[in-house]
Order: sequence, then C-alpha cells, then structure tokens
Amino acid sequence: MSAETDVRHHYRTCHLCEAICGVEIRLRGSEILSIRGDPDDPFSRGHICPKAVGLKDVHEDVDRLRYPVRRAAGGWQRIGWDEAIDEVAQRIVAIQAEYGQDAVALYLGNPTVHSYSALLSSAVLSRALRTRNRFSATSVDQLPHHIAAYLMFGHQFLLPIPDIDRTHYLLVLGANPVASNGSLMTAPDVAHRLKAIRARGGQIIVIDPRRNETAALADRHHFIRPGTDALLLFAMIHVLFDERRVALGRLLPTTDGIGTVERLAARFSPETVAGTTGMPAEEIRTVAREFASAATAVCHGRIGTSTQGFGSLCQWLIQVLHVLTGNLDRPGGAMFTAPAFDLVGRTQGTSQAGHYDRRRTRVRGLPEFGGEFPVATLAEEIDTPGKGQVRALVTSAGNPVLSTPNGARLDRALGGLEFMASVDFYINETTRHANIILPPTFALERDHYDLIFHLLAIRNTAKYSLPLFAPPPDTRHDWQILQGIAARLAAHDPKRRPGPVERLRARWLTPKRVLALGLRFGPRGAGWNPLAKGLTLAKLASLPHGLDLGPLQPCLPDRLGPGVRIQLAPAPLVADVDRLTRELSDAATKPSLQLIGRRDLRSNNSWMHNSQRLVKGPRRCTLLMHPTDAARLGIGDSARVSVRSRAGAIAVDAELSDAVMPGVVCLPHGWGHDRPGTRLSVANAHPGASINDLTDELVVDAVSGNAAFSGVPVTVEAIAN
Ligand SMILES: Nc1nc2c(c(=O)[nH]1)N[C@H]1C(S)=C(S)[C@@H](COP(=O)(O)OP(=O)(O)OC[C@H]3O[C@@H](n4cnc5c(=O)[nH]c(N)nc54)[C@H](O)[C@@H]3O)O[C@H]1N2
Ligand SMILES: Nc1nc2c(c(=O)[nH]1)N[C@H]1C(S)=C(S)[C@@H](COP(=O)(O)OP(=O)(O)OC[C@H]3O[C@@H](n4cnc5c(=O)[nH]c(N)nc54)[C@H](O)[C@@H]3O)O[C@H]1N2
Ligand code: SF4
Ligand SMILES: [Mo]
Repeated sequence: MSAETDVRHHYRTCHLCEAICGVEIRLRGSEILSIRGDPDDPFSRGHICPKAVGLKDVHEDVDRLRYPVRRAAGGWQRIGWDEAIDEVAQRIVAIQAEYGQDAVALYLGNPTVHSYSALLSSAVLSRALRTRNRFSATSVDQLPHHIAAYLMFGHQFLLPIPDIDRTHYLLVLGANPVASNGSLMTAPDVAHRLKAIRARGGQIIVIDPRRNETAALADRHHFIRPGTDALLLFAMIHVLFDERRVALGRLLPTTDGIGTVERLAARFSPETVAGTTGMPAEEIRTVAREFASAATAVCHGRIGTSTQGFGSLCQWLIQVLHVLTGNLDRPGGAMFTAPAFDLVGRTQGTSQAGHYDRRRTRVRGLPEFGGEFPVATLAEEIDTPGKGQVRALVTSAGNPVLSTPNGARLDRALGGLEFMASVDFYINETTRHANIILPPTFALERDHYDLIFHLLAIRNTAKYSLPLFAPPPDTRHDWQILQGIAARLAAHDPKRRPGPVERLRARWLTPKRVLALGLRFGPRGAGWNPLAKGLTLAKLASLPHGLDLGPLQPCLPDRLGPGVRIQLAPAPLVADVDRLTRELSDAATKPSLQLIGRRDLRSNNSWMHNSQRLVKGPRRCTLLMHPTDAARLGIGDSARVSVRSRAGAIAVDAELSDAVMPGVVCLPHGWGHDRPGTRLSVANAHPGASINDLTDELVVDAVSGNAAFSGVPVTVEAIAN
C-alpha cells in the first residue's frame, strides 16, 4: 500500500465548545495525522479554531487516566472497575444511612452537556442519589437565561437564539463570540457571520467594560461599568415607551404585563442611569432608537450579563426589548429552534419545563431552580456543621475548585469530606480530593450527537458522529460509569430496589436507544412507518457531515405550548427591581477597581491547559489594567502585582491596556494549576492564578443565586522585587 492509500478520513463534530464545528481527522492506523475543518459540514463550512487539535492532545495525553484509582497513603492505587463502582455506591449508601439522604451532594460540570450519553445518564444518577443537594456549572453560567425563559415563555429551554445570519442590527452585551466562538448561540465560524452583517449594510454595537475581540468587528464599542447592564436595558425600554416606539406586532394578543414594564421603566431614564452605567444618556437614546427602527434587531447578551449581580434582570429585560420591538420570533431577531430531538416539546407542561423556589438551601436559604441549588453555596453546605450537612460529594466532568466563586474555600471544604468520588480523566485541582476517580473514555472513543447545541443553534441542524476509535479494553464510557453507580446504589440499599419496569428500563434503555427513539418520534422523525421519509438515527449516521434543516422559522404562539402566554412582567423578576433602583443611589460608594473575566481562544475553561500546543506562546493569565489606573498605583507593564478581594489574594503579572475601562481590571478564568497533588504536567508548568480565589461566593444574582463574577471589588498593588 502506498503512503496515501492507507490514510483514512473520519468526520465528526468537535465537542469542545458550543460551535459544534465539523472536523476531518486523517489517520494512519490508529495514528492521528491531522485535524482540519470539514469543508462539507453544511453548518461550519470548514471552520475550526486552534482548540480542535486539542482533541488529539487530550486523546494522547499521558496524564489522562485510563483506569480507576483509589487514593491511598502511598499515592494513587489502580483498582478494578467493579471494585471501584461498588465502593463508591457502598460509601454513599452508608453515609446516607448515617446522616440522611442530603448528606451526599452531586456536582455536574460543563462537559456533561457536550456528550448526549453523559447528559442522559447524569439524570439517572441524579435521581438515584436521592439528594436535594444537586449542583452544576449552570449556576456559574447561564442559569439566569433559564429562569427568564421559564418565567416568560413557560419552559427553561425555550431560549431565544440571535438570528445573526439575517439580522440588520446586532447589539452584543457581555459576550465575546470572536474568542468564545459563541454561547447560547451555536454559530460556527461566527467571525465571518458577524462580518457578513456589516457587509449587507447592518450594524454591530458592542457594549462591554473591555473593548474585546468582537468589538474589533463592530461599528461602535462603548464601555459600561460592570454589573450595570440592567440599568442600561431599562433605560432603553424607557426610551421605547417615552418615544412611542413600542410595536409588538403579531405577538401583542399573546403577551401579558406590558403596563407593568412601562411603569417600572419610568424610573430609569437615560439621564438617571448615565452616571452609574458610565454610558452617556444620548448614546443610550441612540442605541434604543437604532434598535427600534432597524428592519430587524437582536441583542446577544451572554455571560457578562448573566454572571453578575443582576443576571436575571438582564436576561429578562433583553427578551422584553425583543418583544417590545417586534423582534421576538421574527427572522433577523431572536428566534426559537425546532431541533430533531426536541427537549422542549417532549417536556412541555411537565416539571422538566422548570420549577423555581420549591425549596431553599440549608445555610443561606437560596432558591432551587429545576431541582438544583446554586453552586455558590456548595462550600458552606460542606463546611457548616449541623443537621443536613454535606459529608460526601460526587463530581462528574467538573472542576469547581477553579470554576466556582471563592474556589479556595471550596478547596478547603473538600479536604474535610468523609468521602468523594469523581468521574473524570484528570487528577486536577478538584478531583485530587477524591477517594476514588473513575475515568471515562474520551470523545474520540464514543459516538456523538448534540442534544443541547442543536437546540441553541442559529439554524436547524442535526448531526450524528460515530466513534473514531473502539474504546480500549477494560475502559468505560461516562454513561456506563454513571448508570453503573446508580445500579450499585440499588444493590446496596433495599429501599432503592427497582421494580421490574425500572429494571427493564435500566437494562434496555441505553442513551443510544433514547437518542434513536427521540429522533424517530421527534418532530422530524419517521415514526413507526419504516417507509416514511423522516429522520432516524441510522439515516443521520449515513450523513457524516451532518444535515442542514434550514433557517429558524417563526413558531409563536404554538411553540409556547397549550394555554401559555408570554409574560413580560413575571413576579419574581419584578420583585427584584427595587434592588436595582438602590444601585442608582449606591453608585457613589463603588470601589475604585472592579474585576471582570475574559476568555482566550486557546483555552477551554480549566481543562485544556495540559496541551503544550495550546499553552505555548505569550503568557495569558495576565491582569489587564488601564494605564491611568496603573500610573496612579505606580504599576508598570509586566509588573508583578498582588490582587486582593474580600475572598482572597493572588499574585499575577499586570498588562497595561487601554482596552479595559478605567476602574476595571480583567483576568481570565480556569488558571491556577499550582496546587499540589494534581497530575497535569504541562499545566503545572504554566500555572497562572485562579480568578476564583478572588470572586466572592457570598455575592450572587439575587433571583437565581447564580455566581456574580463581574465587578468584584479588588485592590491591586505592586509586589516589591
Ligand atoms: N476559547 C474559549 N471558548 C469558550 C470557553 C472558553 O473557556 N474558552 N468557554 C465556553 C463556555 S463554557 C461559555 S459559557 C462561553 C461564554 O461565551 P461568552 O459569553 O462569549 O463569554 P466571554 O468570552 O467570557 O465574554 C464575556 C464578555 O463579557 C464582558 N463582561 C464582563 N462583565 C460584564 C458586564 O458586567 N457587562 C457587560 N456588558 N459585559 C461584561 C467581558 O469583558 C467579555 O467581553 O464560551 C465558551 N467558549
Ligand atoms: N470567574 C469565572 N469563573 C467561571 C467562568 C467565568 O467566566 N469566570 N465561567 C464559568 C462557566 S461558563 C463554566 S461552564 C464553568 C465550567 O466549570 P466546570 O464545568 O466545573 O469546569 P471545567 O473547567 O469545564 O472542567 C471540566 C472537567 O471535566 C473533565 N472532562 C472533560 N471531558 C470530560 C468527559 O467527557 N467526561 C468527564 N467525566 N469529564 C470530562 C475535565 O477533565 C475537567 O476536569 O466555569 C465557570 N467559571
Ligand atoms: S470553535 Fe474550536 S473548539 Fe469550538 S467546536 Fe469549533 S473547533 Fe471545536
Ligand atoms: Mo459555560
């Protein structure tokens, strides 16, 4: 065979971020020769980012665990799968028998949503654990979006997606899709899509405390004080009412609460909020007028407007803006998807559509949403003694020591647990505390379908990828581990014994069968008829580049479900407006420096820093600081500085830049790989410092309990050499 003829090509979705790019992997035998963009993927059209090569790096990483380990006096000890899973289940049952069911907590991290089988089986484990102490990365991320969707549209997953391919006016608020590749807006090759907006005569406005990479593609950028976007949004709504620009159009008969919104917005004229937001009143008026008069307009308000003290108000008001200007559910505005596997349609009217504040956390009394508590409360639930104290923790696909506010407190708290188990293939800052680590296969060894990201995409698409490699002998997938623990819990606890139906379900209903059924009986499925034209898993499997199902279509009011109307003024959100009003009078007492975060194209939260190719090059964990602030504090470029907050202190290098607003400093998250006991040789050599040693677990969005990462008060001083 010639060198070229024994080369194989494999096509799949890159699962690392929300952009779901198609990749082409060239192989010889089991050696990965290259990873490129798949030009035949109709959605991503050949685009990839530098992280795609990380698929090979993680797959081949010598630090990646391939078998379960138990922490012992002499270090980590290899153990067998059955023994490991059995011990985890047995310890959980024993701890629950001694202290009660809520003594065990569960934390699910972000990669869970990038694997359909992990996602489906994490729900199985979650039920089997029978604890109220369930947490996930949702509450350090997009929880306010779910709350707004649930309260306004009746379903936590009815998230309006910016139709950027057709819009005439894009307002980007607290998002940096050019670095993040888009979020709650699956839009591969987003930079080209943004450039196309201006090429067809549209406008892009970025409002952000940092002139970020997306601002470089925009018509205008404005600084805004961190955490004040709800004031800006209310002022824009104020202008709409004041200048009679409110025009709901088709959705008027389906919408309640317009009068309440008008009454609330009356408090927030552009002049009233200008000082606090740092946005000139005239500019607020201009943006409001442009938004209302553009042929179509949409606001992409993402993590900067979610992980802040008024996250829920922001996500609410962004949708209010869409509704009042007739931009909800119209091409070029904010639209809903119609995915082939429809998590919304199947669960409408059930408790899976969402529920809020059915119970509260033990220590701080923060509300649950959708059966989860805010992870900002996890440390105190572990380190505060008393009835119901958390004594054991299961983590899966997460690194909360680096990803949750005041991670240092959580780090200490984990050291005090009676038992911890982690489903993860790295011994990282969190899993080093586990008694047992159960490492799943990596993505290339399993099949893939995006249950979540087709739901969040700017076009209707579907794609199924086959495994590239067979899982090596004696390895297990996430779903086998998670469902394995659930099954062993039942074996150890007579009260959990499943009935015959549950047993059959557990044995027969694998994640792959759930996927196949969901596609076949979904809105585009073939149903029972074997000759029908609709979708099946087999049909999708024969289309390795994926399937484009067209642009998003208007679907309201039908998509809301029977009897559901759009609620423009839900009570829990209205109730938080007084707190926002107080911000106006508290503005004078604002600290002189406020900390915000950022993302870098070559990072992926905390877990891709063990790839040499991704961490090499200029240092990245630097504190961006405006030159006037630096001069005032006597700090030169590249100077070593100490940054302090209520929660803690770290040392980093300063990087002077007028791209950050005066009074704002900016640090990326996911770093801080110098804690002892991890097994991440490359990351250990490029540790950086963790921003979440500074962020404050006690400051949260009041409605949702979501972490408020933006605008942490800090002091910065040079460290004398
Ligand atoms: N390369 C890379 N891509 C990623 C990730 C990654 O770690 N690296 N993570 C993925 C994940 S999990 C997510 S959730 C997405 C997030 O995707 P994005 O939401 O696009 O997140 P960021 O890139 O952090 O951009 C947030 C922006 O908000 C700004 N900001 C901060 N505070 C405020 C504020 O108070 N008001 C306003 N108006 N702006 C503010 C910041 O300056 C920044 O420009 O990215 C995903 N993609
Ligand atoms: N200050 C600040 N903090 C933030 C953010 C911010 O912008 N600023 N962003 C927040 C956001 S948006 C998010 S989503 C969170 C993320 O927070 P987390 O989800 O807690 O952490 P990650 O860094 O994504 O770590 C993922 C873990 O999953 C493991 N992993 C990867 N793939 C798999 C798999 O297939 N199976 C299993 N079992 N494990 C796997 C990795 O080894 C890693 O340990 O961080 C949040 N934290
Ligand atoms: S943007 Fe990069 S990390 Fe995200 S899916 Fe595409 S190739 Fe993967
Ligand atoms: Mo995220």
